[in-house]
Amino acid sequence: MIVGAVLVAVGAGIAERRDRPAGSIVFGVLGVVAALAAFTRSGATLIWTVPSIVGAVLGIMLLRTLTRTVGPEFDRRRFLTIAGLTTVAAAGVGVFGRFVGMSERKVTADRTAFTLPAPAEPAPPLPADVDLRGPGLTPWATSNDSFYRIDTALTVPRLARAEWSLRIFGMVEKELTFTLDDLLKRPLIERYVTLTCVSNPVGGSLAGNAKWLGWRIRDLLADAVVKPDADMVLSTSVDGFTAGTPLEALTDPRDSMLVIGMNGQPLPIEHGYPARLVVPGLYGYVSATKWVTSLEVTRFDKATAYWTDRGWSERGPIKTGIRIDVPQSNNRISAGPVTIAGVAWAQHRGIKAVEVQIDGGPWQPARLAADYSSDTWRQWAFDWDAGKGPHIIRARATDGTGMVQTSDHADPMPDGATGWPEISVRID
Ligand SMILES: Nc1nc2c(c(=O)[nH]1)N[C@H]1C(S)=C(S)[C@@H](COP(=O)(O)O)O[C@H]1N2
Ligand SMILES: [Mo]
Repeated sequence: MIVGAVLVAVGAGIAERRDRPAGSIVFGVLGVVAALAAFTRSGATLIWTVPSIVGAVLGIMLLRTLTRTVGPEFDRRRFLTIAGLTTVAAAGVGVFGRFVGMSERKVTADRTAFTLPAPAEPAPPLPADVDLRGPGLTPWATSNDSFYRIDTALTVPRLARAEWSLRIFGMVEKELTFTLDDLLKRPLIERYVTLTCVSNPVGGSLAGNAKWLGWRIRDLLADAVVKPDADMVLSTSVDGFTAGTPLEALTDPRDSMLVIGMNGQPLPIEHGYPARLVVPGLYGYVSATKWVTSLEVTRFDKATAYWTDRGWSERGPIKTGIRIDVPQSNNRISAGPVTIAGVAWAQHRGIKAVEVQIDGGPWQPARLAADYSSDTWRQWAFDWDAGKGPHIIRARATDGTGMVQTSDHADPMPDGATGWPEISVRID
């Protein structure tokens, strides 16, 4: 964005000198576009347009003045004076930015001061060999710092606990609003769930497995008493993001959660502090709303959501996925025993088998790490006696229903990628 802005400014400067007021018009148009962009964001007021308008007006004034000082009779003092004043103004903007940043520090402190209650139902204990711990292999549990992130907003919302509440409305008998204090009186559950992004390409890294602490959404919906003809819940974030989740996925026996804790910590701000949704088995774009503030019980034929409005599929069940973590294509590997390993997932169906294929040969079964639950990914490894030369390695998984992953290539758009991941390695 900075590079783009500099290039546009250079272009506008050249245009203004050649063909006044062409450069000023560029700034004016950009100001209007930026003001409209700010104003159409969720929760925006007219004040949100002020920085764009002030920026455009100052930009035009500066452009006009500076293009006059650089000319046949270049006035060095004048140019420097203006440049100096601009620097002072920029510093002023910086101070204003710090002032705005205070809400950031306030929410960081609010999060640090939040002591999570202990779960009434802790996550089942991990079997010893759930993690094969091979070098280069994705750890079974993903730390908060290395968890992938997907955001539609450029800056993440800053919401303190006291400012947060969850409203349940729409096709319900009783409209409800919960504050965090209301919710903290209810027993919490803790579950490991592997989250996956629909945009993850075959072999990609947009998946992570964390321990989530929160409440079952089905209990909250039961309090509101859902009307019988509803089939979707439209969740909304303070940042305007929305997701349409099949009502069934929120009320069936799977533990769909309103989450406040991630791996024993309050949700990191980037992952939805103070509260988000986590739904086992569905891609994040139809279920995992961060900074969630309302649940509207509705119908698929009545409401649409952020990504479905942009051409992605209305339903987003997670497709069986597998990744080869090691060896990496750029590793130098010597002939002899080599471990091929990775992770596979088919949330809510589970992983029953993984097979590996070398150079188009027969598919051979891989070893599987201990299974934790059908909602979490599973590590796998294959012991290979590697011969010298170039090799192509493929992997495929079979889900808990016995379905072998299809070899058909599909792009992530509109409902998730398919195909077998493939790596090429050279053995020396
Ligand atoms: N408010 C909000 N919630 C959101 C998103 C978003 O852009 N904004 N992205 C969704 C998508 S596409 C995914 S895959 C998950 C990712 O969650 P994470 O960023 O915590 O990994 O969040 C979902 N929830
Ligand atoms: Mo996503």
